[in-house]
Amino acid sequence: MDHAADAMRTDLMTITRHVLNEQSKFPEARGDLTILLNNIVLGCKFVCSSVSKAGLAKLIGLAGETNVQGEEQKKLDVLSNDVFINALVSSGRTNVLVSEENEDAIFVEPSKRGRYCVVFDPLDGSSNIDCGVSIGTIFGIYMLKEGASGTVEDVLQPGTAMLAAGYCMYGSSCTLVLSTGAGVNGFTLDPSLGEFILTHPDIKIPKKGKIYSVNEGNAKHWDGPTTKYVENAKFPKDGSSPKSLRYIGSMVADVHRTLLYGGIFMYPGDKKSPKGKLRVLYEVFPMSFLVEQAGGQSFTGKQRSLDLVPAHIHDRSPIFLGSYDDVEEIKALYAAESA
Ligand code: FDP
Repeated sequence: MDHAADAMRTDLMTITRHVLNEQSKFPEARGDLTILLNNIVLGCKFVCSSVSKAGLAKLIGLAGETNVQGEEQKKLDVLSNDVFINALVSSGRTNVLVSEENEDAIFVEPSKRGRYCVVFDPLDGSSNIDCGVSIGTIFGIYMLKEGASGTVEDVLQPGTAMLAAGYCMYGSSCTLVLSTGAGVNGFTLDPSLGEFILTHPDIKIPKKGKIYSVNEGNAKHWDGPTTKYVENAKFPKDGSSPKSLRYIGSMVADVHRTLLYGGIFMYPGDKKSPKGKLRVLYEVFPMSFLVEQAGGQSFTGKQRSLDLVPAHIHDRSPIFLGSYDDVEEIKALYAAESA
């Protein structure tokens, strides 16, 4: 980033301006999605600020712990969940919410209800909080179907029914990546302005990458296609160079790198956990939506990830996502196995 040029820039594309521009392409739009997204952005700013102060403010620790002043402290993921629920409900545009932190779906009270359902993981990668590694918020947005009253069935929809999805990564900078179904854009929080500025317009994932990303500690339990894929990545038979392994263990950070640099991110099913680890509604779907919008693919080992229909709000699924050609390769290995 050219900071000198940045300081001179006077025409800033903020996320609000960007979303309003998108909205103006649909004359019938009432601005509800714009208001909802604004509230999500507010939640992200709040969590970003809490994450960056976590060490200082002693926010880290067990929920319900007290700090040196004897005050009750909330664990960061509990705090982030509260922040997002409040931001979403107060938008007046939501109806059913699903959070990774809540066992049951949340039904917004009638006076605050709107037409949107939001599925989210307020602080994904939480095992990384204590060591300062990038973590993030992931979200996906559905619209209630015509005549729907707002039940759990309204969120048990395939990923193809999602209207918008995104994530915010709390790392060395705070980056929000968003798609409303017309490409993917990345915004970086300018702390001095308190605004997300468009820094990564129209993100396109490279068609083929040089990186694979997986928890190799689980290799003992992998199925044939995953094992073969990783073997080929390390010892390519076509004379090409071996791929690099990068695994942060924080989905938002691993997917962000995959979007920008290309390659494949995998959390396969294995003999111990046939459905893998990652949750369909608020991890697999939003990330698959973004990757497809950026020109990549996402596959479960059996089908296109976005075609899944979850039976329960916290269902899990294996996932292989990333560069188009790299996902083609794993698809071919699964096809060969079932042939
Ligand atoms: P975490 O357990 O730290 O919350 O689904 C949560 C997640 O992190 C993802 O962010 C990450 O990709 C994955 O789990 C890491 O799982 P492993 O530790 O099993 O590799």
